[in-house]
Amino acid sequence: MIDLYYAPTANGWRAALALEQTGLAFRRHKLDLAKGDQKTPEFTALNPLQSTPVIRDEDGPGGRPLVLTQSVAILLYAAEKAGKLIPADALARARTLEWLLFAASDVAMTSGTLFQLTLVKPAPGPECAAHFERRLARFFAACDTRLAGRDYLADELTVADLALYPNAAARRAIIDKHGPMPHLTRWLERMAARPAVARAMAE
Ligand SMILES: N[C@@H](CCC(=O)N[C@@H](CS)C(=O)NCC(=O)O)C(=O)O
Repeated sequence: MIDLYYAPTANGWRAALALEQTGLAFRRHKLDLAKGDQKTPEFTALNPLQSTPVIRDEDGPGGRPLVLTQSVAILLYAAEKAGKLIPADALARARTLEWLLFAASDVAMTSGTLFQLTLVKPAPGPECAAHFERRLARFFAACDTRLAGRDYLADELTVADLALYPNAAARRAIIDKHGPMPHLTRWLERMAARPAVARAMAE
């Protein structure tokens, strides 16, 4: 059994998506970041960085317990443990990793920076946030182009789609404003219709 400690944010949902979509048995423990649940001594012992998500797998590698942080490390761990979501074919695997890292670095970082600049520490003028919004829209446009004529980023459902989905779903307003991005929009709908995705994003 895997314990997932998460908050309802893109990073937390990425880990929940990984566990739901791979079908591994897990329990959710939802943290309230505004209340400071991530700063308790119990949680700090799990992750000294005091950030979510974290998993604890009592049946980790070698049969020993494993505590793991970083949403993408959790996504890859779950995929490898279940033997799903990472294609065996070398070309498909290379494309999967390419789009996984695009989602986890370019998209997630730009979306996170925009969150900080608009909600946490608003920048003095509007230019800074507008710059990151345009940058994020450009990244989503690249996803839209990639999804023309294919259902998923690497053709079949992979870790790359699960990495991108929480940020893209949370930024639907930016996608619509800078669109049309019909292929990305249809992919969002296709992902949302998957029962595992709906379960992961429900709380
Ligand atoms: N790179 C990390 C980022 C983790 C992170 O920043 N988590 C945020 C929620 S999205 C958090 O728990 N922050 C705690 C806080 O704000 O005190 C990952 O992908 O897991």
